[in-house]
Amino acid sequence: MSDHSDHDVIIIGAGFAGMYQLHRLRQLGYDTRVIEAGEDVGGTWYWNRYPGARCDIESIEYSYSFDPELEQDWNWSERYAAQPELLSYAQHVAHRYDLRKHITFNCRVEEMTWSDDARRWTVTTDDGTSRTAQYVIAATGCLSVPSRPQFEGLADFKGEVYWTSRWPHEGVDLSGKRLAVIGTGSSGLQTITAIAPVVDALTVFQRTPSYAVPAHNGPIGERLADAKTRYHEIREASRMTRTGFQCNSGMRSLTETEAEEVRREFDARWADGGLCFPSAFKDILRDMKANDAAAEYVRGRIRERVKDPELAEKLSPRTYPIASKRMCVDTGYFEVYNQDNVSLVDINEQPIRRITERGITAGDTPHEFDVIILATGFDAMTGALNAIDIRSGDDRSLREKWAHGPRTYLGLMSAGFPNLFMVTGPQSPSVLSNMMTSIEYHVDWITRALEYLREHGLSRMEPALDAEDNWVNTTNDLAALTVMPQAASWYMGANIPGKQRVFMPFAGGVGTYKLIGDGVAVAHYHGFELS
Ligand code: NA7
Repeated sequence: MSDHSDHDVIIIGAGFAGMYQLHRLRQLGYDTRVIEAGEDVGGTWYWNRYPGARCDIESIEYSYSFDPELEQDWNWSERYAAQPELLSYAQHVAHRYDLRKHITFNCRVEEMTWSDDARRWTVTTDDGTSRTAQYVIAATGCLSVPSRPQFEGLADFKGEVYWTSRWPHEGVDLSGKRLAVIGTGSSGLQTITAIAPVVDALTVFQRTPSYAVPAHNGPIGERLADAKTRYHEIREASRMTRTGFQCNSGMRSLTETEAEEVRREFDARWADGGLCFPSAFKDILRDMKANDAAAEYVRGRIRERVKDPELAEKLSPRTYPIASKRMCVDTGYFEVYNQDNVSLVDINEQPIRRITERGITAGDTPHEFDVIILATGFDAMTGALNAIDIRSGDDRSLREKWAHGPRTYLGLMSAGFPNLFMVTGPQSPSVLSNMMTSIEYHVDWITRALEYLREHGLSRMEPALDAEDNWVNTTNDLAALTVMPQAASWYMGANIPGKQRVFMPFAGGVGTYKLIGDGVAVAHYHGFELS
């Protein structure tokens, strides 16, 4: 299929969001082109190929729901899918719905300019090509722009350097080598757990320890067979939860529950594993006393798992509320520190002074390595959109508009930038949820809006400024009802020097958000200006 230059819709990104959006619009006859920086589909699961990379949501929930036949045909092998299986799934979907011919790969969007006269966006890519489209849909991902802290001397290091977010496709042989890992978020934890058994020596440089719950991963077995008999019911229920997957959210307050019963509830969730842990009681995210109790339970588990009490204490998070950063789901992470070949450097005690030709100097101690792995995270939620020079008709840029934090209506559009939609944009549930549920909801919402415009002979859609202001205030108010803004997290933009600290996701929950989004659509897109 030729990649001509004028389209109805341009979608940026061919991850799970961009692929589903493309499929929906093709079905409805829109001339749609996807621009994708990678060589193939898959987004997050195309780039993040580090050892041990795995989803933190169960396969049954982290999968498309739009086609019952796809649900029946695809067989997940594990309770939590690993990166290779998720990438195969993305590739299967691309093949099954014949998506690739509408995607331009190895191509990055650099600039976009809106013309109000033409009612079109001009989209310019890094190969110098310009295309136009009536609508642009940014399916650019929430965690797609790596954060690369400037460690002094990194360029001098004579060994190998790898970023987890850009792991070489051909893989890396780490056996018998001396390794450093910097970063102990999800990517760091998964990498450390996977490589510890094969490397000669591993030193972990930790700035902030993570709260982690066990995955209890394994063959998916009966879970899949059961899901296949009632997928529809599972999806319907998940869409109305707080998190976009089923969690049996506790209706009791921890602070009003007997200590023994609290313990029993936590034990049950621990035995089950996964991210449902903080949903045990309704006040864990709202009340510091309840939050402290949950945090202390997890620290107790770390003390059980790590033999050296001093080391266990260093690995125990204490400086931020539990679940105020996305929790990690681990498979034997803490036990790794019982191995003789693994050591921990707490960089609060021994700051990384510089990277040298031979390794890392922390405090006054030089450490020698063959390989340094950086698992330092992402410029989350706004990074990918701000990386594009997006200009409105009067030459205002989105980047400037968002300098003091993102401003959107429903996390779907931003005033002043008509006909530009975002899938899982800031101020929508996105990273606080099962991304698949949130992606499908947004894609369906955007598709329905485009159909509405088409059916009513309209060609321009933009949020009203007061609707946007109200939404920004609502998202801030909802976050302020929780303990989440207390952490220096990437939800707050706190991991990026100079980034405005503001809580970016919508904390009201997936189900509530859906009710609001559906209501806005039913009320003829209340809060949007259509013309
Ligand atoms: P995260 O969760 O942002 O983790 C990044 C880690 O790197 C975290 O431990 C950071 O410490 C650490 N970091 C970042 N910069 C530095 C510097 N300059 N020095 C030392 N340590 C540093 O990213 P992940 O990729 O692990 O996970 C992202 C999401 O992907 C995850 O939540 C899941 O949803 C999947 P900090 O905490 O900032 O002190």
